[in-house]
Amino acid sequence: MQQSKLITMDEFTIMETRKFPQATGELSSLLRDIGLAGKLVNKQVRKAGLVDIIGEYGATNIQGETQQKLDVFANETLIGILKYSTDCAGIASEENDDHLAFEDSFSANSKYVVLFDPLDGSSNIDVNAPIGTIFSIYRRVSELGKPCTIDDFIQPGNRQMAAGYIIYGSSTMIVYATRLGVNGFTLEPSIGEFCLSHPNIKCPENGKIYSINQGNTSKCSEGMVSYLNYCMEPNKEEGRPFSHRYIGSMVADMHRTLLKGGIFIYPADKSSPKGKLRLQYECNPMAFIIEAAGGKATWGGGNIMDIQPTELHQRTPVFIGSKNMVNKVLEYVGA
Ligand code: AHM
Ligand code: MG
Repeated sequence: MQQSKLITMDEFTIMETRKFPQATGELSSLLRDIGLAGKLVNKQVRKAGLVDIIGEYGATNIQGETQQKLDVFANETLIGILKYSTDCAGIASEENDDHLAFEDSFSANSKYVVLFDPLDGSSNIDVNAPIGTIFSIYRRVSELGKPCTIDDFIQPGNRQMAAGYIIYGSSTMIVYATRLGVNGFTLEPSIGEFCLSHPNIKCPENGKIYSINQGNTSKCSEGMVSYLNYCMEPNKEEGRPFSHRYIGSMVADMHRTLLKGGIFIYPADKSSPKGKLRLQYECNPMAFIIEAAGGKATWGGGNIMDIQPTELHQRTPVFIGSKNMVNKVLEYVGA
């Protein structure tokens, strides 16, 4: 259906906030800040192929500017914007060992903290494949008025207030979820605004695509190997064999899974007994988004978002996507 008017992300979040008379607008302003960081990262990502012309990481270009590696740039951009935001008490990033509490009085009085993976899938930069930023917003549990603490960052995923990702793909999009649902906004480059393009996203209950690094099969459990055989086995009624798609960039693989249905898997295996992907920066936000869209996310023995983290950079196995596909894989690998 043709939309009669462009709705920008800012307009949309304000409209959503109005559904809750008690809302203060802090969450929308935080989402706007993350969107702004995404636009700045996007500007750099779009120049990534020009590295031979504008200089390598650490090199100084003709204008005397030092070029930064994109993941470093993305991390510093997010931290810089959130630090000066009036609504963020602190951050934790996949790139930093420890959380960062912002100590000015605005920040100390803010009720939200943000966790992020600034540039996920960054090994894909060299080959011009999609990469992304993943973020997760929690209400802090520490005392307002004081700097936030580690406890604010090791909350289970089911306490997320919002989560989302920015995908730097053939176009740049931000997709975010609140408990009201999931919406996607595409960057209109000529006006520099994210515009509502994918309202009320629902993940199809069934799918025909499985996404996993199948090269690791020899390291997987027997249950996992049987499930992969099931995916490859012809069965006309069930539409098998399923298609296999794996970009190796979680944001890109999850974006397809969210829109088209399917399952994304990064299991525990012999080389990664706890899985590879990070609970707080990758799996919890994706689980929140997929569940808000009607899908499902598990680590094999329960809901991803019920895991009580004990440390900042915890890893977890993940099976996530269309509800019926996730239920099916659990028949093979469920604890
Ligand atoms: P990164 O945070 O170092 O970029 O690693 C995370 C990425 C995910 O985007 C992707 O799903 C996964 O690693 C791919 O791993 P592998 O190359 O082992 O298949
Ligand atoms: Mg990552």
